Amino acid sequence: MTLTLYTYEWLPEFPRGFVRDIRVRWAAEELGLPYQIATVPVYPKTDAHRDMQPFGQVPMIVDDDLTLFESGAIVLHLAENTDLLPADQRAQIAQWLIAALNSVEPVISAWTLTRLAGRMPQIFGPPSSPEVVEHLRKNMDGRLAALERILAGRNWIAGEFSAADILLADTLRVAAAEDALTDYPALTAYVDRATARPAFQRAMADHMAHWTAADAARATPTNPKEKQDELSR
Ligand SMILES: N[C@@H](CCC(=O)N[C@@H](CS)C(=O)NCC(=O)O)C(=O)O
Repeated sequence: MTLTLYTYEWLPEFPRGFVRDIRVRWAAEELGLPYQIATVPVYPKTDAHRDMQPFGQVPMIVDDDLTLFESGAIVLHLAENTDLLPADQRAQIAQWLIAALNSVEPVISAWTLTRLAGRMPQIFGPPSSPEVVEHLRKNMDGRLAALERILAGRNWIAGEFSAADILLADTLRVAAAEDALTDYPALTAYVDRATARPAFQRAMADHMAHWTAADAARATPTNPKEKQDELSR
């Protein structure tokens, strides 16, 4: 099996550590699955990119003759018939994985975007009014409080560590990075427990090494004439 994971060729500093290829890397590391990286430019979006991912986003994978997008679908595919998705727990794990992406991630993203817009309005749009921010915070807090009650009583969301934890912990990482989990000790401990896993650590090291290499590649002139000019300077 040849697994290729697509991410961006290069990105500025601020999203590094949070680009969703980390979810696929993490699952692959948990499973001991080798993979290679391929890249697409973030801008301009190419037709070849949109053929693989209609919204022009990442991640995507090519697994032999299967091309897939959506981080949740990719993690489910890789986890099939493994300890990340045991057959007798499949329904519950899928339930929590979809809850992470459909009920938790949207409320965290909506609130987080207001924070990012405050810091980088040129990229994330005009800042929201305090009333809107408060409303979005309440929506998010409702979901976080519900998860806090559940995770106060268990280490992992669906029993043993599973595919659902990859999606849920990665989603909660975004809230943690914006200091939104300070009132949620069980969620903070859950994110710490998940990100302390050696598989996550390896995935994150490779994810960050990719951006470091991308910076170096941009700093290196590829045009032989430019290289020649550089050498003769
Ligand atoms: N629901 C998608 C979301 C993918 C997504 O938001 N990707 C971001 C990077 S983490 C992206 O490509 N953003 C750039 C863009 O939308 O142009 C998934 O989970 O795969």
